[in-house]
Amino acid sequence: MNTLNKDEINQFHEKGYLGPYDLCTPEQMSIVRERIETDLLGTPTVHGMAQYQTRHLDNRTVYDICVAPAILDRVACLYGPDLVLWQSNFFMKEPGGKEIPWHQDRNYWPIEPVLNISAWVAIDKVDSENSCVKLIPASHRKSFPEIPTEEHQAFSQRADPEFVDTTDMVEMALEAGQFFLFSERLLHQSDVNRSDRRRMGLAVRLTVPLVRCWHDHPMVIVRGEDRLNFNEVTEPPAQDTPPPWAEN
Ligand SMILES: O=C(O)CCC(=O)C(=O)O
Repeated sequence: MNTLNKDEINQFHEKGYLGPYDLCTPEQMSIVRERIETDLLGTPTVHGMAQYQTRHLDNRTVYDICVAPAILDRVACLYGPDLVLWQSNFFMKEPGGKEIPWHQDRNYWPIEPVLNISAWVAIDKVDSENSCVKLIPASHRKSFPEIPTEEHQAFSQRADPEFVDTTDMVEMALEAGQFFLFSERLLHQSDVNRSDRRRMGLAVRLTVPLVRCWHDHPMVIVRGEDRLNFNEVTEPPAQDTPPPWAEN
């Protein structure tokens, strides 16, 4: 079990994030990356950045990342034994790929109440050159006004820069196979990919059964049980090959 200790639980409540942690080794992630490249990345990206949504419902490799014990054990320490996987998003930036502006995810999601822990998993190694995610500790305890943005295809809104204080900003540089956890209210951002390396991450979105999701796809109960039945649920895709970390 990857349990969180008291200090880690306090950090999540006070600062809104935790990590980095290891989901698997870089060598194990390179096996998984190859499966993702073969199965998912058939089409060229537009504007240097593409998002692949909800692939945990049709691709077992993606599902296995989402439910890795390293993630679920820790999220269960914060949200309890019943966990729901309601969304997953690949964030892919080719060299030159655009900035993602400062934002709080809670402003964009069709869920009520807006309660979510994201695990951002590094499929490629990420650092400040190839656009690792940056975050502002404790920003999850405030609500930031948003302004419209025209220059970001993926985001029509952004937190008003006038209110964003980056003094304590943390850069989440990760080895391939590492991840961090963050609250739906934490301010986060990523720069232009200034390197000649692609940067691919998978954001895994987890909540609890009491949250109602108005998405056009069903949820998956990934731990425990759903005693409320507010949402349509489905089974995960069948597994052919266990993930490399199954042997850990
Ligand atoms: O990967 C990025 O650059 C942004 C990630 C993000 O906005 C998210 O996971 O909510």
